[in-house]
This record gives sequence, structure tokens and C-alpha cells, in this order.
Amino acid sequence: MRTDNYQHHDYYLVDELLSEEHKLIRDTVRAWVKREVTPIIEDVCQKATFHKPWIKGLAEIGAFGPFIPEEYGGPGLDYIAYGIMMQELERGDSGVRSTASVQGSLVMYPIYAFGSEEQKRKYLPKLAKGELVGCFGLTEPDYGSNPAGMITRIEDKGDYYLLNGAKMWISNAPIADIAVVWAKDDNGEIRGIIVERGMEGFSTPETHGKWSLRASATGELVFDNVKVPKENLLPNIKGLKGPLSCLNSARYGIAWGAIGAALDCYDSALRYSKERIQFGKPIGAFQLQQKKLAEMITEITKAQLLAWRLGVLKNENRATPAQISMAKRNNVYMALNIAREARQIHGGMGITGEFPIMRHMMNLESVITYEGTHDIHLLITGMDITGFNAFQ
Ligand code: TGC
Ligand code: FAD
Repeated sequence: MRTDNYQHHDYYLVDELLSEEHKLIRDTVRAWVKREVTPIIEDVCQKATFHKPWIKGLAEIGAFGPFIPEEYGGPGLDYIAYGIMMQELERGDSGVRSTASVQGSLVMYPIYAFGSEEQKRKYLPKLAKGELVGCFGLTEPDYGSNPAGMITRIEDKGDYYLLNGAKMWISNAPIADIAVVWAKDDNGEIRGIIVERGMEGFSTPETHGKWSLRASATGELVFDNVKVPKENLLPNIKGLKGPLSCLNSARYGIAWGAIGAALDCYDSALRYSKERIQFGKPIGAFQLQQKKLAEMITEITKAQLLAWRLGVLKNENRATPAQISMAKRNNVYMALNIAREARQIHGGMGITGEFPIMRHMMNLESVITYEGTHDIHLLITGMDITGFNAFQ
């Protein structure tokens, strides 16, 4: 069991930009992570098993759909509160944050934004309480960065839709009770549909052998002539902008979450640099180690300000998808670089589970790929500033 000695780092007094409620939320989530995640996370990752009790705990701290209004069972918080929660969860582990961000941004958000009143009442309160777990199926074996090409289909059979196809790399799939699935209809238009576990022909085989996000359950969604009731179609959205809108919310959360992973690596490296003696001095007294640490806190501070400003814009409904892409890309890359530098500061110890570094580093290798790869987000920025589409 690892002890969590994490201390607060706020070099630019960014806390002064937060409300008392934001700070209270941060302290609550941090305390939960210190109590429920850190002591067992290394073991959970070594075994690569999903720790089910976290579902109830995440629900209790309000981490499932924090922005969902109270009338549908959510806490109705703002987007900065959501970001802070994701930051604190990812300080614990990216896989724990993934579980929460999929449930909130990729399952609750589309049902809230595009669902019928009946769908909202049926699913949202149970998802908020963790009584149901959801997953989001967009990526297919042959269509990752280019989801517009998807081949999963729903056919209108009069009384029901017939769903055929497969999704791959789906977080929460093996433990999910419901899946929000994106598929093309008879007109070739992308639609969202809610598939429930137990429907005949629907299976969720687990993806094994990951070296990354080992605390998160990943799997496939396989649809073999699944009859889905008509009332499960999300009525209020058509086209790729449906799933991409959900990604805006999740990518925003990741922009904050990555800061948590970076802070945990920095915190550990700073402490180690003061304790580890070589050549008769703490290694933190050597200029080369100071350069690494000084650059880490500089990059973290820049990322904190980017995330906070994006949160303000998101609260005002002014954050553009391209601004979200910039923050997701920058902050994840920042965190991955910090993990790599922190690993070096820890020397050989950095590869062991006694420190959180290697685990964060391996997790971040997924985070830099999912929700749009590092390259895709650069191309989104490129297109936004030049007006030229360099995707195809
Ligand atoms: P394009 O022609 O540009 O756009 C199609 C329609 O969508 C609109 N749009 C957006 N709407 C809302 N938010 C966004 N971010 C949007 N981006 C585009 C666009 O205006 C258009 O609308 P309309 O009305 O004209 O139809 O689409 P494209 O096919 O050229 O693709 C653009 C591209 C490459 C940027 C997009 O496909 C993309 O982002 N690809 C990356 C795929 C991706 O991020 N997949 C993520 C899967 S989910 C996941 O990874 C979960 S991990 C969760 C975890 O564990 O935490
Ligand atoms: P590809 O699209 O094949 O890309 C391979 C490489 O080519 C990348 O470097 C990419 O940047 C580059 N590339 C692609 N197109 C271009 C281009 N036009 N120009 C330049 N370079 C390009 N998906 C879901 O739907 N739901 C989930 O819950 C989910 N969870 C995930 C969990 C994990 C652990 C992982 C690893 C992935 C998850 N994904 C999920 C899938 C994820 O979103 C995709 O892996 C990601 O979008 C990239 O797709 P791909 O893996 O098919 O890579």
C-alpha cells in the first residue's frame, strides 16, 4: 500500500481565481483519492482488474455528470468545478478519471443534450448515482481518427431498429449496463442510440494486455442483429456533430485531468530531489535537476491558467471546439513530458510501483491518443487559424 504524501502546489496563486465552493470540491475529491485510490492503485494496476467499489464512491462525491442539473439527479455544478474534479481524480490515476469522464461527458451529456424527456428521466438519475454504468461507442476497428467513415448500421424495421457492427477501444465497456452507440441509419446519417446490456446479440468482450490505463476496463462492443426499441434512439441529434459535441465536454475534462497527473509527478520528483543524496548532496541541489523541476512547475502553471480560462469560456458557453483542442493537446503533452522527466529524477526507483511516475506515464500514452490524437488536435488548430483542412 502506498502512502499519499501529496501536497498542494499553487505557484501562481491560481486558487484566488476559484470560488470557496470550487476549493471545497477540490478538497473533497482529493481526500477521497487519498483515502480510496492511492492506497490500492498500484495493486489494481498490477492486476489490471476494475475496482468496482470506486463506482459508488465516485457517485457519492458527485463525479458522475457534475454539470447535469439537479432535476435529472446531477449536482448542477459549473464547468470549473467539473474540471477540478477531473484534475483531482487524474492525480490519483487517469483510469479513474476516465471512468468518471466517460460516464459524465460521453453518456450523461448526450442523453441530457439530445435525449427525450423519458430517456433523461429513465437514465440520468441512475447514472448519477452509479446505479447504472455507461460507455460510449464511436471508434471502430477501421475508423478511429476518422469516425465519419463508420460502418455500424441501424436499419429501421418498423417496430424496432436492427443494429449491426462493432466498436473498439471502448472505456467502461466490460462493466457497462448501457452504451451510447453511434451508427449510420438507412439514409447514411449518424444517429445515437442507447443499447442495454442483456439485449440479444449484444456483447462486450474485454481488451486484455494493455500496458496503459490498467485501472480502467476497456473492451469492444459487438452488435449482431441487435433489436433495439425505437424509443432508445436519441431523437434530437443527427450527424457527426452529435458525438463530436460530447467529445468537447470530455476533452475539456482531460485538459484539467492531465494537470493532476503532472502535479502528482512533480510533487513526487520534488520530494525525492530533496531526500535523495548523491555525491554528498541532495540531487535537488544540482543545477541539472533544478532545471527539470523549474521547467515542470512553469509548464504546470501555464497549463493551469489555460484550463482555468477555458473553464470561464465554457461556463459562458463561448469555448470553441478548437480552443478545447488546444488545451487538451497542450496539457496532455505537458503532463507526459513531466512524467518522463520525473522518471529520470527518480533514477531507477522511478520505474517501480513505489512511486506513481511510471504508471502516470503509461496512462498518459493513452490519454494523448484517445479523445482525438495529438496530431488530430494540431490539425484542428491548424484548420482554425488558416481555414485550410489538412485532414484529407
Ligand atoms: P467535419 O466535417 O469537420 O465535421 C462534421 C460536423 O461536425 C461538426 N463538428 C463539431 N461539432 C461539435 N464539436 C466539435 N468538436 C466538432 N467538430 C466538428 C462540424 O461543424 C460539422 O457539422 P455540420 O453541421 O456541418 O454537419 O468532420 P470530419 O469528418 O472532417 O472530422 C473532423 C475531425 C477529424 C476533427 C473529427 O472527426 C475528430 O475529432 N476525430 C477524432 C476522433 C476522436 O476524437 N475520437 C474519440 C473517440 S471517444 C474516446 O476516445 C473516448 S476516451 C474516453 C476516456 O476513457 O476518457
Ligand atoms: P488512427 O486513427 O489509426 O491513427 C494512427 C496514427 O495516424 C495517429 O498517430 C494519428 O494521429 C495519425 N493520423 C490519423 N489521421 C491522420 C491525418 N489525417 N493526418 C495526420 N495523421 C493522422 N473510443 C471510443 O469511441 N470510446 C471510448 O470510450 C474510447 N476509449 C479508449 C480507451 C483507450 C485506452 C484507448 C487507447 C482508446 C480509446 N478510444 C475510445 C479510441 C480512441 O479515441 C482512438 O484510439 C483514437 O481516436 C485514435 O484512433 P486509432 O487508434 O484508430 O488511430
